[in-house]
Amino acid sequence: MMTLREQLALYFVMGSTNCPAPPQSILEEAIKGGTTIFQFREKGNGSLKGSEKKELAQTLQRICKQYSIPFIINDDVDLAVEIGADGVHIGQEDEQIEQVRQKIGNKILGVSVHNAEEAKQAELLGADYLGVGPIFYTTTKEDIREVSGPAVIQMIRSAEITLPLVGIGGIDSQNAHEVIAAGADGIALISAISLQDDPQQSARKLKTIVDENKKHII
Ligand code: FQP
Ligand code: MG
Repeated sequence: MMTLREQLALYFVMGSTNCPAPPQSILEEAIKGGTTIFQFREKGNGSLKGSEKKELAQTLQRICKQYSIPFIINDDVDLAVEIGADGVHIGQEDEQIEQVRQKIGNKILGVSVHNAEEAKQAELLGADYLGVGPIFYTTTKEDIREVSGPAVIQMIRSAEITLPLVGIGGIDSQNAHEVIAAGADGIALISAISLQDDPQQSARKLKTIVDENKKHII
């Protein structure tokens, strides 16, 4: 049985608007390449709503089940409960952590944080893991905060926060090693897999970088 910390090594996040090919095939390729956890993030211009969103969620959930990796839903706590997802991811502008915990019981709860104070608070309120960012500049998400660099991860670790944690925002094969070296358990990304010509090969390269750089810490 893998621990959540181990499962967070390569966290692929996407929705239909991030995919130049069918999302099902991109997800399957990403998993074959070494993706260890997946987040369905269906939002923004042109995103699916209602029953179409639910159907895509269930299609991607089945693929995750088939390959035994956790299936997490971004923002939409009610959908996560309805279809029995493995967890949800919420940010500082989403539903309150306590309220989400009430709704999801012991499912995985991930929370976005931008500094040590938010991280401490999320840990206190029972988050299972943290998503820290934006680490680097990204164009995938429009409403981003100030880019923090990998140093924010070191700051959170220095504040004695030991929760499993991933970096997110502008991470690719060029800079991924810096995120792990700063103390993250894994990397979360969208375009570095979904927009590449060969998502499987891209995922494989990223997973190797995580594994190689984790050996040097702890
Ligand atoms: N970290 C992670 C991950 N996933 C996310 N979706 C975010 C951070 C960002 O609410 P939020 O969450 O700030 O924005 P949005 O809902 O637009 O994604 F879990 F992958 F680390
Ligand atoms: Mg959110």
